[in-house]
Amino acid sequence: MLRYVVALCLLAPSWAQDCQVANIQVMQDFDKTRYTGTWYAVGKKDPEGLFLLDNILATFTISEDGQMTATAEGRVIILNQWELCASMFATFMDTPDPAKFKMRYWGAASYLQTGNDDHWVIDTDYDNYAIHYSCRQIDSDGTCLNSYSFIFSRHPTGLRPEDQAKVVQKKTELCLLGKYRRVQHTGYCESSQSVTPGIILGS
Ligand code: RTL
Repeated sequence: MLRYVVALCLLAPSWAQDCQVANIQVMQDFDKTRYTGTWYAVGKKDPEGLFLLDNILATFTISEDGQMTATAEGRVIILNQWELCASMFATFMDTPDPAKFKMRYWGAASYLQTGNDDHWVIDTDYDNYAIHYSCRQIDSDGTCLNSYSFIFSRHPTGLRPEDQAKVVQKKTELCLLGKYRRVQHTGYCESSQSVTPGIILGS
């Protein structure tokens, strides 16, 4: 019996890290009500192509019909030179797994990206940190070809030291350890230039 337990314990981590999208563990009994409010992105792993650069924050709400919705903002560069603060909106469709959503998103301006992405909550304590993951394209071997992921904090200053080990563990399970970049918060999206191309204002 003990031999089986030891074998299982040895196998468990490698099984969790086989990089198969279908085997990714998400937050158990996710409670979207406790997830509402503002989250600051403190780390991110980019997908292919255009993406939010920095000063990224997301605010989640539950609408009257119980559906989760969100607004997000972040600095982007479009058409190779236009720097602006993108104001984004999203609605989330529930799925049988409470931590897995189908997200439809669009921008406040027509030239901003629109799309449909998976939106998975991998782990959160609701009050301090959250780990998000989205795979845009699954490879023929079941691993992810094009993913993005955010490390969110309730605190704009970053993660609490006591949450860091948990985040490293989850990044490892997602097979994305070493692929994240820190997200700067400089106040860029707090000024009045939101949605107005910086090049016009000369900023
Ligand atoms: C996250 C959760 C909260 C709501 C939304 C999200 C994703 C936003 C994305 C925006 C991309 C914008 C670009 C604009 C340039 O045209 C996951 C933060 C909407 C992916 C690339």
